[in-house]
Amino acid sequence: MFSRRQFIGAGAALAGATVWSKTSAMGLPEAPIMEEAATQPPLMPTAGPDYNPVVTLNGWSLPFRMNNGVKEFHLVAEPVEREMADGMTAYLWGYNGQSPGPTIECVEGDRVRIFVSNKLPEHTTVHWHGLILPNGMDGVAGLTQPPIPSGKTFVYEFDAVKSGTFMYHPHGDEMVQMAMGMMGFFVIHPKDPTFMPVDRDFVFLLSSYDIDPGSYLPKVMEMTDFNMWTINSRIFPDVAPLIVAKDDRVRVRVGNLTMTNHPIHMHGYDFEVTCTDGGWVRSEARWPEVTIDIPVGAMRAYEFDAVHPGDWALHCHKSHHTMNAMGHDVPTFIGADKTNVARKIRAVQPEYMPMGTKGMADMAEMSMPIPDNTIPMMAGWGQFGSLEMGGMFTVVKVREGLEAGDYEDPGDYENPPGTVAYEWTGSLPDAASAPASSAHGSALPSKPKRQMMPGGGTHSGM
Ligand SMILES: [Cu+2]
Repeated sequence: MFSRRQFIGAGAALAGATVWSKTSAMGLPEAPIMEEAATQPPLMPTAGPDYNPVVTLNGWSLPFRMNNGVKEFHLVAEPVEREMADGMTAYLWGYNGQSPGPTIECVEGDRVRIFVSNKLPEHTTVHWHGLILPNGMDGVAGLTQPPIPSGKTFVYEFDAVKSGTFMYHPHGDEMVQMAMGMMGFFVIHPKDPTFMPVDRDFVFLLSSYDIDPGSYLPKVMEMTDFNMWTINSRIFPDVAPLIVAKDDRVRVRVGNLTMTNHPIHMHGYDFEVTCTDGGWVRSEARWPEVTIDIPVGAMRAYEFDAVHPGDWALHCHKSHHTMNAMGHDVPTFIGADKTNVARKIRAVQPEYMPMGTKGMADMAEMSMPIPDNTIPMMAGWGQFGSLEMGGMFTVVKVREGLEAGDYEDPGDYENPPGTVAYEWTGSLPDAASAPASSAHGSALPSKPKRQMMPGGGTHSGM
């Protein structure tokens, strides 16, 4: 989770981390680099029509410069080291220092010029997913342009003719380059700031990787059996929470660049899809949902009024996608009697502990050795104990009294007295003396220093 310290530090980094590339002298816009994975404050508009900028979870928006009325951006495709969680870094390819790349924001009617410098060891292109533009700007290697050779810079230029929710990714050696993390968000704000305004506008991309426990590089040939299910290339417990003030109108924009669909479920609310990568959804065409399926290669934006305070889970509903590195060839022992086999194994391995016969929740509380650069399969601790979650999971924190623009983590939700599920002890408390959340403290398991197994099928406990 990001702390107050990280958030403040991050704001400074956005300004401080900006560097001029060597190509600046040739008239190119500067290419800012982001050096950390903390959520950056929204990039307020500095030119042209007013708009409400988006907040990219564990990410940032790319600054631009104006050049004779054209908004100029500079993307640099390059190898990056992405911190997926505290204690785990992946060697990916991305843009301007991170994967995903920075979010590009502009306004309907803008003329946009995007310089793309290729610092990858092979050629690339950038496809602007969902945008309406001239065919030759569509970024498909071979079909609409020659690929951008390693070491070269290409220019894309088009009018942002339509507002909405889009993304960018390579369309050259696409399988490898997307498996390595090359992707980013592209938001075109409406020219009319009164069109479907929201108070908070969050964006994130879903991506998946297959990274063996203890290693750093995704296996790019994997097609189905991924072990890192990420929100903006971060895994729970280190996906940033969505911080929301009570009564805000909130938009959440999600894109899916994995190999499978993700039913994104948010607790505590019902909501409506208001935008896809095809455009805004007319109000008479919407229906209520609490889970929306994000198809492969698609984007969905949903909106809600944040009237219910609390810490509400937001996660993919495929339960294997809310796990971190796991071995999928682990046998199921639920109901098995391992007494005899445990005795035999202890004869050769005295520390052997039989596990998994009652389910797997005990693993989240166990402390067992795992390889370096690996995050336990089930992780995350809340005020009531272990969450037994990982991967595509985060928390929407709705609080009273937050200022507009305040995205600092407010900590755990303080439940009003009498509103937390409690143990039956033989009689109902009267409403006034019902247990408050704080009454649970002492009996809870304490957080271990390092939790359980990454999988891979090699641990001794199963
Ligand atoms: Cu999923």
